[in-house]
Amino acid sequence: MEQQQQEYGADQIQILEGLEAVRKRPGMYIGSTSSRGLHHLVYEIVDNAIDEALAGYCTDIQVFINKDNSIHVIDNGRGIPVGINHKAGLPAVEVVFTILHAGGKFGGGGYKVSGGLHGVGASVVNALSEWLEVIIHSSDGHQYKQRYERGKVVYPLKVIGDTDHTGTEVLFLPDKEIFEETIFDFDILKNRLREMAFLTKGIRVRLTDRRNEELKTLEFHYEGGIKEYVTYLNAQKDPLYEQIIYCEGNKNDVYVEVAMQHNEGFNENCYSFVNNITTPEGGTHLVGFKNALTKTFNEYARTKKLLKDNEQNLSGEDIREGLTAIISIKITDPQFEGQTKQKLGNSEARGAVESLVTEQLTYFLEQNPTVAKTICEKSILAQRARDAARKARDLTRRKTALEGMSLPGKLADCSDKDPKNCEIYIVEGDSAGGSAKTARSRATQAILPLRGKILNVEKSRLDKILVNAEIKAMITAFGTGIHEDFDISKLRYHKIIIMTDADVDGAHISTLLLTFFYRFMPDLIKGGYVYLAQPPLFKVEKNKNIYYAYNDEELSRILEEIGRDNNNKIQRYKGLGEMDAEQLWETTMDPEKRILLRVTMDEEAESEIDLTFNILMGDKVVPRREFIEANADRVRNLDI
Ligand code: TTJ
Repeated sequence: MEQQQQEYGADQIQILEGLEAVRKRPGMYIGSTSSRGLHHLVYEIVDNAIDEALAGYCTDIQVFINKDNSIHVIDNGRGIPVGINHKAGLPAVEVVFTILHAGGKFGGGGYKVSGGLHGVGASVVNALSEWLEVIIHSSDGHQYKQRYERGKVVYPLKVIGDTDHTGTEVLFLPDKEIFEETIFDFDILKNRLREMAFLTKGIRVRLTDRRNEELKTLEFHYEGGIKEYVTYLNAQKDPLYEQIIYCEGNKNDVYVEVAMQHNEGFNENCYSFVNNITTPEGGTHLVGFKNALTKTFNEYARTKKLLKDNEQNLSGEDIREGLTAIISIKITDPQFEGQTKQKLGNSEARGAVESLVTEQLTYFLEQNPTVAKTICEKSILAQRARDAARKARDLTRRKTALEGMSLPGKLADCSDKDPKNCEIYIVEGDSAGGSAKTARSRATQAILPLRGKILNVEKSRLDKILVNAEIKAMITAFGTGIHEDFDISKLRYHKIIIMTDADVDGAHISTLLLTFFYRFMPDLIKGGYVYLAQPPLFKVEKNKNIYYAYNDEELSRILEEIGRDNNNKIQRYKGLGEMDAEQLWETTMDPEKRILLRVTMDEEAESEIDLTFNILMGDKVVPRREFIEANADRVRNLDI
């Protein structure tokens, strides 16, 4: 380093004002200061290392969660430049960490993102950290270091030793003054880092949790990239054929990569990405992909006479039944649209994906006639089922139009008609349903008891699902309709509360119900209308006083307080049926006292949600048991 002296002139003051703005309105830069924003800090830093990998200079990225919940990211790239940036008059690395960038990587080329919450840059992470340190292993053989506190330089960049390799290390501790949550969740980081590794073939990403006695380390490395992603997503399902269909190439400055494989199931799982960022609301790239798929398969089916002249074209949905696909594009200047900026708007992406996929998929089908025929046959079956379902639905529509809406017989409805005030309890079993009907507050609480097992919608086609009595009862009670008919404004209750036994079977029933909501009425979950009731696990009685405990810790605490002796009687509730109406009201239904968990979903992690449902609902019994046991808490923790 030639220049160690720093001048704190006008430029420096501007820098501080820039980062001060980030601290004043963190939400504008990272979306939120909740757990989600906290984890975004890590992605933001790792993104920089991924960029270096995309440029061809980095093969390894390590992420450590330290004991104090600070994060340490290490890469083996070229190292952020330490030389003076002449425009700023500061070392380039200091510019990276202290000047707020409007997107566009400093001094770097490649595909850097400017939209959404991503690509806001390392300076934002710096501004929102109690402290941050960067260490550079420079190609000049020296190790450089600089430290910042709440965005402010603590000392100028300095040489701290020698090095025999190149790379960048960043350590930071998120600021407790800014974030509501400062404890990192291993699973959240794990899922996102795994996704990053799938999307960047060849990269090796390691995650280590140092917070517990025993180190926890995972490594993600996929030479096959998104092809392996599709294999991973289909692992709990039965693939319809062996190959992963793969298209790749450049078209008009858009780099396109698509991998797909059908499974025997009925759900569509297409996930799209732009510059490694998930686009849960799709956009032009996804539209291009779907157009190509529909066009290519119809053309193939016609030419090969799999569809006769008098038969209707296959719809896109028919062709995508049971399809798992990853669409990943890289583009220089992505425009994100929609309320949450999760939808790609660039029109050139549509044409690029559409023409590239059409070209390469047509070739694939010609080369693999057996696979092509298998897919066409599945699509034709889907078409027939969809026709049958439509007819059944039209029939019920006509019926309800004639007879007016008739609510299910088992439903004990509430008297208040303002949905905002109303709740519906979906109750497992008739006996618990009976107690709930007695216990409820009639004005605002409706009860719908469900008999026996709920249909597993993962395993059935639409025509089967729509004739299932329990499902029909829920649809009519909610009033919203499903699928394309779904209309949230018709929802009759603003709280839909699942109330099941607090055991493994109850958890299973809850999951079946959640699966149904997730597949057919996802806006119920996204809108935050779905809740899980929390019945107590224990009743403790002492000298006519009754205490309820909702978990083991609470039980110990209660026993501690009232004194452990022979005068207290502990009852472990095995099911809702063991409570009388009064107890059920007091512990689980009284709005003043009950605990409700609101079910939410992280749209950015949708592929993991799908996988979770598949593990829970699949035939492959062993993983399911493991999952329910391992996540017995988490099923309940689908909360805010
Ligand atoms: C820029 O162009 C010259 C060679 O180095 C390029 C660069 O910036 N490389 C780079 C940055 N590698 N790794 C980073 C990086 C890594 C982490 C973990 C965090 C940040 C902010 C940057």
